[in-house]
Amino acid sequence: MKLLTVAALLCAMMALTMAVANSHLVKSSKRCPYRWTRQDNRCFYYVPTTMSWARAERNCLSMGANLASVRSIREYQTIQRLTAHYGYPQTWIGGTDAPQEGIWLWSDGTSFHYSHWCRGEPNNNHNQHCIQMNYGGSKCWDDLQCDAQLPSVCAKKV
Ligand SMILES: [Ca+2]
Ligand SMILES: [Ca+2]
Repeated sequence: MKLLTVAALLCAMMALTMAVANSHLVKSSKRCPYRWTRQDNRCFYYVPTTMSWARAERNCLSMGANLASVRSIREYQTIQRLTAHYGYPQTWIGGTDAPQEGIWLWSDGTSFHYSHWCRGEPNNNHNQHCIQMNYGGSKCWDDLQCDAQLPSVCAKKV
């Protein structure tokens, strides 16, 4: 009986040790892919090839990502740094009000709290439903026609 108890204890300890080892493994595998940039629990990637907003989103999806949503000024600055090497071009991020005018959504399904609109934007000028960043002198956000051809930034969870 005592032997059984000891055996059971040993088994329990081994299980615990393995669980710890496994959780360590999971943790160490949570890295960003090569050439993606980490910020908090997400990885960001700049796509210099220009395309429409929808094609850019589909391109991100093919890498297990979405067009980037932005939740704070800090995240926006991180994303802007990715575009610095290219001279801060106007670039797609994941915001759209295509389903309903004036209701802004992120393509990754997260709620739209933070925004960095330029003065007078969004103005929906001739039906603009997609968000470009790095617009104008203040490199802020503007709503633009979704079929414009721009580079883009993808993001995915670690
Ligand atoms: Ca619009
Ligand atoms: Ca606009």
